[in-house]
Amino acid sequence: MTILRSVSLIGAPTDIGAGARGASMGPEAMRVANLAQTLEGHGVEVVDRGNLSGPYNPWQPPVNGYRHLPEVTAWNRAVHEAVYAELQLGRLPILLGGDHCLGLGSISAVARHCREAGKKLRVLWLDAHADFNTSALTPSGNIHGMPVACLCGFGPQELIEIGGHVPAISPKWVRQIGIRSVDEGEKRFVHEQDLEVFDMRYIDEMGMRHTMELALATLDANTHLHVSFDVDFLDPEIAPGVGTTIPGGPTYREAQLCMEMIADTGRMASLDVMELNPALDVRNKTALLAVDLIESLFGKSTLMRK
Ligand code: NNH
Ligand code: MN
Ligand code: MN
Ligand code: MN
Repeated sequence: MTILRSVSLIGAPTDIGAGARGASMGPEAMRVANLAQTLEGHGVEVVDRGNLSGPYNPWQPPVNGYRHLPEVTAWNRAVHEAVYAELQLGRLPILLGGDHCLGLGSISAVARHCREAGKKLRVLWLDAHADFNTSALTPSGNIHGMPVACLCGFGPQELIEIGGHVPAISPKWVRQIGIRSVDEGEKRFVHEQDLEVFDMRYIDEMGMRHTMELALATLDANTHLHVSFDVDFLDPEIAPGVGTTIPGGPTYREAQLCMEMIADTGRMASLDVMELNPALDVRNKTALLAVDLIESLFGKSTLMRK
């Protein structure tokens, strides 16, 4: 079989930024669901780099609006270096979370790579949540609700400077899809910063096809497409294994179409699979579903495509 792409799996077993324990078991659940073998079946060369390590979860209340800021910083630094190293090798990193606070380490690495390689960046944020809180806006102090704001330069110094360039990205590079839970102050801030959000109402009214056409518009040969897939994007009926389920998410078919249309662009160059929580799952079905959707992201289709 000809090798189409070279992928590196990076496990980040922590729930340091989350409001529920258990996402730390996400990487292993994805391995148990045969992620590597499944991708290999589609002509992808896969190397599993194993797991990163970092501080344990001390389960403390917020301090100045942040829970576990020093630990979150340590984990994100490790993720940043690991993702950056794979991009430098010309490989496609798949970050296996771990909670979504690590999107900061991952995407800041992608942004650094793009800056150095003279590439444009488009970030697709598939999530039930906007993750655009700050310490002043957050209802929880959980940093998994803040990575997009941090990437855009709004957050504590030690986090926003991880990629060596503040801000790491512009809100203009981001498209959020599937959003259906945004906190009150966060709503105002999303509006103020003019984030492009395709929320569930938009998807209900316009359909996933039209949504993805817009979200993927204006990509060109020089664009690096990063997909940050928070598994709580999916409807909890099909994906119960996450810490913050929000009803009314994309169905199985809508999620498949979303992934297939991303695959059709041929531009995806890095991926995060975040917030999978095996402690809340049922016989690993959410991990198996995530693997199924990742197959589509890598070009699995029912029939040969013309
Ligand atoms: N918006 C809430 C908060 O900031 C929940 C965030 N939870 C997530 N985000 N799972 O994806 O606390
Ligand atoms: Mn590259
Ligand atoms: Mn998220
Ligand atoms: Mn979420």
